[in-house]
Amino acid sequence: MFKKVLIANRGEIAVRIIRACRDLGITSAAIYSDADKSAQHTLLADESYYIGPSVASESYLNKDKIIALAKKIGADAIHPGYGFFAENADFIEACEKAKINFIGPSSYSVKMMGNKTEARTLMDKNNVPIVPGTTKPLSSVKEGIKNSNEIGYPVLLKAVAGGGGKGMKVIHSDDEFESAYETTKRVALKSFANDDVYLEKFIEQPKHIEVQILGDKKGNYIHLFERECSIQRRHQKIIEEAPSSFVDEKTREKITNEAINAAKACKYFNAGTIEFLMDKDKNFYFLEMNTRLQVEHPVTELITGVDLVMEQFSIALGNKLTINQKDLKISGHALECRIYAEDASENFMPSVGKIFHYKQPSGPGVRLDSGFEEGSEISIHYDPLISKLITWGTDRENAINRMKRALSEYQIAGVTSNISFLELILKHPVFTDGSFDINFVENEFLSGDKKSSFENSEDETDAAALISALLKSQSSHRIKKNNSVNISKWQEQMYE
Ligand code: MV4
Repeated sequence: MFKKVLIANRGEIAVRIIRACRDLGITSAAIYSDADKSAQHTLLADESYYIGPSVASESYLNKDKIIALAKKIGADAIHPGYGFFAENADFIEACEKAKINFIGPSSYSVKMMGNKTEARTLMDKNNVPIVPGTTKPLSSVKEGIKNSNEIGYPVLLKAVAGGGGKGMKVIHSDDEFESAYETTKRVALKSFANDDVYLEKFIEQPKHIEVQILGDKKGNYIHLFERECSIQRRHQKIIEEAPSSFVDEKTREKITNEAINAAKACKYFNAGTIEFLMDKDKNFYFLEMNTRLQVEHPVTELITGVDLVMEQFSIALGNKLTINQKDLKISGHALECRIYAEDASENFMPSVGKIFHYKQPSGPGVRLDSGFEEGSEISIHYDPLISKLITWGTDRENAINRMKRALSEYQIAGVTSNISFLELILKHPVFTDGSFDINFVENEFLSGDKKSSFENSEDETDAAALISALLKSQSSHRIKKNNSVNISKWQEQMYE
């Protein structure tokens, strides 16, 4: 096993990886910025090293400094977590050069899957179903219009280097094409330094289903079933679950088989996720592959009993997979709620500051992956994710009930959290009956009219008012809506 691992991340995922290190007897080395001097990951690790100013580009994204530090402290390996360097091919190559084991995939797999048209071509060659569309970047408006008519409107224009929702535009007719083309190319160039765009048939009202896989360096693969990730807002997932209540045994057999084919095709090793869109008729299409450990990995851990971070360590060492596919089965149902420091009644504005009161839920079937504790600061510099509350139940209803119980016990004051908003979702009939798609949040909370995920209305005043009213009507024995007036008075008493 590795002797010392540097964790190139922060927050809940750094804490999660430190815990895996401790389980395996590995010395954990954390890095921290100015903002994280007394963060939980900084305090919890066996060793902690100051890496630079709060702004991520000078600390958590300072490649040379991190690699030099890993060498200096004698770390055998670097775990990137998610975000930051997790899918950065340059960083992976720099690790190889420095003879430090990167706990993740090869730079080849990352590059291949980072280019959407190359990924589509590779999937197509390997008979993994892709969304109908082009597999080459468009070379002109004229060609694009011709392709769109072959595919059939509505089509979706996407950036080749895109991902996570940026650089996409729905087009309904020929006369919308040129302006959409110019806009998407401009956004793509600015965001990804690559203005290549391509076309896909626009799949309406799909579900987002993804499959967890593990691959080792000897070419062995297993899948760990699917996750349902449709409950999102502006490409930020809010609630994830495993398994999907929409996926039947036959569909599961097919989609997990295609996920393994996708991973094989790009010679993948590490934990990875293949994302699919699934339509009402359970047709599914490859969307993209996430070449990293994902935020929502715990729901898979709870239904399979597999520790995915531990498996990542073992794979990185070059070991053969220790689990056989036939020994895996789905046990019960798991849900994850992402606890964000944001104000749902203020158009989900991030809420920063000190958490001066914090009580964590626990009890049967409850897991909390948190990066913060009482006294911690939520900084403007980073992701507003406070923690992930994960529940396990014998079935979906039991997991939901346990989530409701756990949310009701969870007390956070000093910053506003989305806990009340999560409670609204959990009791929504469209959520409980499982009939939701990727437009759930927008359709049910953000507008009186049906609105697709793509029409980013600037006028969300009504939506904010609606959510605010809904949250106010929510009776809860938890601290009164983290009321800012109460809090500042409290803060005065406690900290002045
Ligand atoms: C799509 C789509 C519909 N049709 N592609 C969003 C981000 C990127 N991962 C791809 N995305 C989508 N691609 C076709 N051909 C709808 C989305 C999409 C989406 C996908 C998964 C989860 C949430 C989403 C929210 C809005 C749009």
